Amino acid sequence: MTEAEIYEFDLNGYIVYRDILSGDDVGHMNQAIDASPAGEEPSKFGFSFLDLDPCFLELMAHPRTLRIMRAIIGDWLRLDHAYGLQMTRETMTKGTEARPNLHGGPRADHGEHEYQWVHGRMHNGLIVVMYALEDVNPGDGGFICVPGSHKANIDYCPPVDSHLVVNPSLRAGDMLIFTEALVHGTRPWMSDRRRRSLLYKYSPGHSTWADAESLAPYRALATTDLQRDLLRPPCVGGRTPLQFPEE
Ligand SMILES: O=C(O)CCC(=O)C(=O)O
Repeated sequence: MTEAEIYEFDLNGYIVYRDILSGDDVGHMNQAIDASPAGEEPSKFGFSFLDLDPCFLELMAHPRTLRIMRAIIGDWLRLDHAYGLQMTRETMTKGTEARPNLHGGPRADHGEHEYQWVHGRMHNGLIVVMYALEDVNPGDGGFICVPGSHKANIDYCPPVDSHLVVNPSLRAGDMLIFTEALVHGTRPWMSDRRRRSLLYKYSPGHSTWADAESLAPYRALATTDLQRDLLRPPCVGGRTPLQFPEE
């Protein structure tokens, strides 16, 4: 990460990187999801996707993303869990989407959602890398957050329609990274087009937020040592270092 990017992430608790996925990548991923149960059931808010196509484990180990995760989490990190989110305006009326909400915040979830600077570098808990597979235009809804709230000193969650809440715009192929220590959540989807996002959540290598065993089925599908290493359960002693790829 550049100094400017670290400044932005520290200031806001989230940062957007543009054009991380090519149009071909986005098309391929959408096709794989369209052909899966999630494609047949667009009213389903959350869906699993890691085993739908080899491209999804490749994306978990994307060299640029891992370089950024290394700056945010450190040399010792792992995939914690991953899921997709999709929303349409129609499904909102059927009540199958997430209710408008804000959650997270500093030291939330038993202190796991941490954001702290020690010895000149940041220390983070669970970090979310969200890839947009469809555009999110101003006012569409979907992901929302309260910029800077990962450093808030008051235990307060504003209402979803507060002026403090932002709804970042994205183009398909963009990547939005945020710390779970940020107050964040979901607003109803207002666009005629669908929302579709992939969320890869990375943890420091010593910790886990999800049940670490939930990754076991994907280890068998890994095609590289790096993919296998990222899917390891948490530990500290006896570990072999993660071999970060060249970009
Ligand atoms: O993207 C969204 O709509 C919400 C994501 C979220 O709440 C989370 O990752 O914890």
